[in-house]
Amino acid sequence: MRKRYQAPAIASSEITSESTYLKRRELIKAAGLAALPAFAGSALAGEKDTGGLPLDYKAAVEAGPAGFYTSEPQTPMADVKDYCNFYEFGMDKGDPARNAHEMTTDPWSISVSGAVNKPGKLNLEDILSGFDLEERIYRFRCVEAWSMVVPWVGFPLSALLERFEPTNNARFIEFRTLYRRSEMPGTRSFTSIIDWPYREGLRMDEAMHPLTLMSVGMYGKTLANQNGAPIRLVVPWKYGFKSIKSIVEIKVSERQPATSWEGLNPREYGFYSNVNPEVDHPRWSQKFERRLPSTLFKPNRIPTRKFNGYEEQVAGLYEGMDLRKFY
Ligand SMILES: Nc1nc2c(c(=O)[nH]1)N[C@H]1C(S)=C(S)[C@@H](COP(=O)(O)O)O[C@H]1N2
Ligand SMILES: [Mo]
Repeated sequence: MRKRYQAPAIASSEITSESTYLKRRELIKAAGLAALPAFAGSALAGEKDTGGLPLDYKAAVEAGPAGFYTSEPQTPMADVKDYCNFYEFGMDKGDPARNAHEMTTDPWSISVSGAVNKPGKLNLEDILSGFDLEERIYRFRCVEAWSMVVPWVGFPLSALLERFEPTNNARFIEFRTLYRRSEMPGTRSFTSIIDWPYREGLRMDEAMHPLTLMSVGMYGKTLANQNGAPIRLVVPWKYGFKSIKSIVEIKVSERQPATSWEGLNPREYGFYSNVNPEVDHPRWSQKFERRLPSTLFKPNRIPTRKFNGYEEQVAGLYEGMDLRKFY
C-alpha cells in the first residue's frame, strides 16, 4: 500500500485569510507525490493542468465498509474519461474532452457560507492537507441510462463540511460550479440551456452520508478537467447530474436550494433523483442501463438496481417518503 497523505495541523476556515497560498507544485512535493517530469515542465511553461498526476491514496479493499467497493468489472479509463457531460464545455459527449483544457484549475478554492459557525474560503491545498485520500470503486449511473464502474479517489464530503461546523439550522447543501465565460465555450454558446453557474443540491443527511464523496481523482490520478477537476462530487446512488463538477462554492441552508436541472425541467429532473428502475423518466424507461463500453452491436444492457445497488446503505434516508412524488 502506498503512503497516505500526512495531515499537518489542520488549516481551519478561521485562519484561511492568513494561510499562505501553496503552489500546486509544492503540494505535490509536500504530499510525497512523484511529480511527473511532464508536470514540472508544463508548470514552468504556465500551461494548464489537465489531470493525470499520480495521487497518494489508500487503495480500495473488498473488506472495506459496505458499498465502498464493487467487484463488478471496472470500466476502462478511456471510456470514462472522454465520454462526458459537462455543459460548460458544450453539450456533445465529446465536447468536454475537446474544450475543458481551457479551464484554469490552479489556484482553486471553495467558499463555504450559510448555516455554519465558521464560514470561509479554503484553497484546494488547505482542503487536501486535512485528509487522507481513499479510493472507492463506485457504480455511476446517468439519467440518460449509461453507466460505468469507476475507481474514484477522494474523501467524504462530511469531513469537509464538519470543518465549517454546520449549525442546527443546516438542512440542505447547495453546490456551485466555476462559471468563467472566457474559459468555458459552452456557457457562451447560444444553444446553452443552463442558467449558469451549474448548481446542485443535497439534503443534509445525504451530504453527510459516508458514501458521498468529494473526488479529486480517478484511476489513481488527478482528475482531467473534463471530469470535473480539480474537485467534484460523487453521489453513487443518484443520477449522474447530481455529481456536480469543478466546485467553487458550497452554501449550507435551511431551505431546499434550486438546482440547474430542476430549473430547466422540473418534471424530468427532480431534486432527489435517486436511481430508481420503478420510476421512469417522462421520456424513457429507467429499468435498464447501458454499461460502458456500450456499442450499437454490443449494447451491454443490464437491469438497473434501486438506488444504483446501494439500497442497503441509503434506503433508510428515504423511509416513509413516496419516491414517485419525491423523484
Ligand atoms: N458543472 C457541471 N457538473 C456536471 C455536469 C455539467 O454539465 N456541469 N453534468 C452532470 C451530468 S449530467 C453527469 S452524467 C456527470 C458526468 O460525469 P462524467 O463526465 O465524469 O462521467 O456530471 C454531472 N456534473
Ligand atoms: Mo447525466
